[in-house]
Amino acid sequence: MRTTVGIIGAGPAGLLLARLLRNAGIDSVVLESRDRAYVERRQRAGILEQGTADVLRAAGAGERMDREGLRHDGIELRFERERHRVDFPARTGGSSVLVYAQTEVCKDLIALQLKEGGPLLFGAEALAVEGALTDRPRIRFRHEGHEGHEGHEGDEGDEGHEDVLDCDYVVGCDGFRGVARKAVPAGLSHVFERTYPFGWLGILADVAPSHDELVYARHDRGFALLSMRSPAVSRLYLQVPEGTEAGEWADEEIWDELERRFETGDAWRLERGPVTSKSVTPMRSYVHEPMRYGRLFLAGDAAHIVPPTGAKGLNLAVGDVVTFARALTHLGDTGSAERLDAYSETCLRRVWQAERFSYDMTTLLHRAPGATAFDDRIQLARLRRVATSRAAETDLAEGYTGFPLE
Ligand code: FAS
Ligand code: PHB
Repeated sequence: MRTTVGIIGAGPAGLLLARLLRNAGIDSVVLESRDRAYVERRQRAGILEQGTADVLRAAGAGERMDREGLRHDGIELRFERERHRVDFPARTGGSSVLVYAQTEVCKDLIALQLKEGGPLLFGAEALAVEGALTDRPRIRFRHEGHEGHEGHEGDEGDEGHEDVLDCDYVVGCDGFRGVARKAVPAGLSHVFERTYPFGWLGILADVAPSHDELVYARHDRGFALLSMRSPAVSRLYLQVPEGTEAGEWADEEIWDELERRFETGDAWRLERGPVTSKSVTPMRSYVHEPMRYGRLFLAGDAAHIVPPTGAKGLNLAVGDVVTFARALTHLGDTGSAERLDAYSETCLRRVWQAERFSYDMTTLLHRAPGATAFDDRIQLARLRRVATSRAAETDLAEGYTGFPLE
């Protein structure tokens, strides 16, 4: 097989890149190791920045998003039983965010790709990227199923067959545990990482959200987040010690702990309902520099990870693939590779702003094990600063609604 752009991974980064390239008249092939059902059901991000929604709309993938997405003009910070609303439009000159889950974005993009796009191969696991420094890089992969098949897993014992995809460019959109990053020689890789002594236990529940906007709560017992998927489905998170298994928490224990951490001085109540999914997300900040090696480009979680506190992960991935698609289009239009050559630096300027914001928001709201009385007072002073200072509230509102694409 051969194509102009070989894309590894059919998460939001890979799927959106394939769509952007198709709209620019550039052919690509997407290789996804898992099946369609896995990609469409994987519970992950929930918030789209306005810039992300604009990109999806312009790419022709915004119809259901505009119909079902929930526009939010603010979030509530909760601490010491107080409630403080951060007003996005007032502090950012009109920006807001859209509540529309990553699962839905992927469903929309998969449907478009299968209907109008190039090959999207599920059950196709990339084994290695070869020849990144040549003008003919290639992806060695093992393929069990067929193009766009409906979530078919290989037959029992079917190891699939090995194949090679010859490309002009390879974009690794294969997430934190993918193979693309491994093609960059260790001597040229610079990794910047921070792990946290806690993670998030996340649940989906069939109950109307108890607040019309997201609630971020800082409590002596730990952080809690109230989010949502629709007017009838709540998404909630609880800070838990690192290494926690989802099964360690019974549903009622989760609701009891959420209730404690969301406590307020008024009559607000947390409504409960049947828990339909439960999982634990580890917490990490991670950046791999550079995001390019010859004809291999890294995008999304394959290059960087942020703690989900600031809802940046998916939105950063979108920025990377828009930058790549524009740079390749520029090469085709003008013959100049200047934007491709600037890809890594361009993306990293925005990545590090999001890393700083996500780190700030995570340390603002989570009480780390071993936090001292001094740490607690500093944290509460930071929160009170956001609640009372227009400048501090603006910094949070600008970070949350998204950093502009260059
Ligand atoms: P993804 O990891 O989404 O996609 C990579 C794809 O590549 C996967 O489908 C994988 O199967 C495939 N792949 C991997 N190796 C391969 C190989 N060798 N060959 C072929 N395919 C391969 N972000 C937020 O903004 N808010 C959140 O609440 C949030 N919650 C999260 C919860 C969890 C558990 C995790 C892990 C992340 C969360 N994130 C959140 C971040 C998340 O949304 C990512 O930023 C987003 O999925 C990034 O998209 P991609 O870069 O496409 O990577
Ligand atoms: C979500 O709805 O999954 C979500 C929302 C905001 C975050 C993280 C996750 O900061």
